[in-house]
Amino acid sequence: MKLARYRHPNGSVNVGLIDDFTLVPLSLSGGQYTCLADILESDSPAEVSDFLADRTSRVSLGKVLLLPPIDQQEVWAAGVTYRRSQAARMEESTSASTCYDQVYRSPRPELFFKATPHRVAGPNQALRIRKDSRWTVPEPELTLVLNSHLQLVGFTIGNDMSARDIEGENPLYLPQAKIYDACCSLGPCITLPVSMPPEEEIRIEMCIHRHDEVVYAEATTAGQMARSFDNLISWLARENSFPQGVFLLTGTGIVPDASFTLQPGDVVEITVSGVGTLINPVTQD
Ligand code: DO4
Ligand code: MG
Repeated sequence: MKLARYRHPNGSVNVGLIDDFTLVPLSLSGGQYTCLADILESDSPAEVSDFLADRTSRVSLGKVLLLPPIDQQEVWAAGVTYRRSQAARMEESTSASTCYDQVYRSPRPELFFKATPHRVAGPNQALRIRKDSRWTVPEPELTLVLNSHLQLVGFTIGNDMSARDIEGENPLYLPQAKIYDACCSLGPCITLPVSMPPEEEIRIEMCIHRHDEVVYAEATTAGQMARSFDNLISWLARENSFPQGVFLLTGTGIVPDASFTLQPGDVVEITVSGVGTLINPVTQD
């Protein structure tokens, strides 16, 4: 089962079930469940969604604007969870390359705060390159959706935009390399765990389009990740509470060669099996 937030052609924002190429609206008005996060907090998001589904009012997916599937949750990210990310970070860092090797092997993972909801773009919304960065890349990441009890209630796609020049200059600049306006995208929907393929078979693909050409394409699987979901969640839960729930990007296994940087006008397309495809144009405005 896939859940999405969307804007109806009449302007209202609603939550719906994606069913083939249609959206089945959930009747939320006046009830116990007022938003997507409320449904994810329930004992059974699948049963609640099924109960609320108004199957007589389905709309074609092409007629609605999908919004990022986030309400008031924080967005966090794990880093250096794939060998490819460890190698790329060691290469880009001018002052602290051993940090990345250490964190890849250490029991404690790298976890960092990534975004508040207002910094998150949804499907087809623009992501930004910082104006003070000359070397920025997208990071396609399988993203865990956790409720306030830190239970894994869904999966989505996340793009952890990263200014590699800023991070590479000094690891203490990581928050500036990672957190800025339109630094992250999420979507196009949240897939409930029962509808996902087994973890090791989840394929993550990224394609970057420039002037109608594909200038970069790569793929990996979640099976390449050096840590389990439970391991990342248990570290995130240490000494931290998330009363609204939290999104956790699980790190990138795809990093373009050092010669590649995003340019304004590029379009980033990320596909994750079981979830779908998240597309975002890139700007530097
Ligand atoms: O250490 C920096 C960030 C790593 C990261 O974002 C990733 O591996 O995905
Ligand atoms: Mg990342």
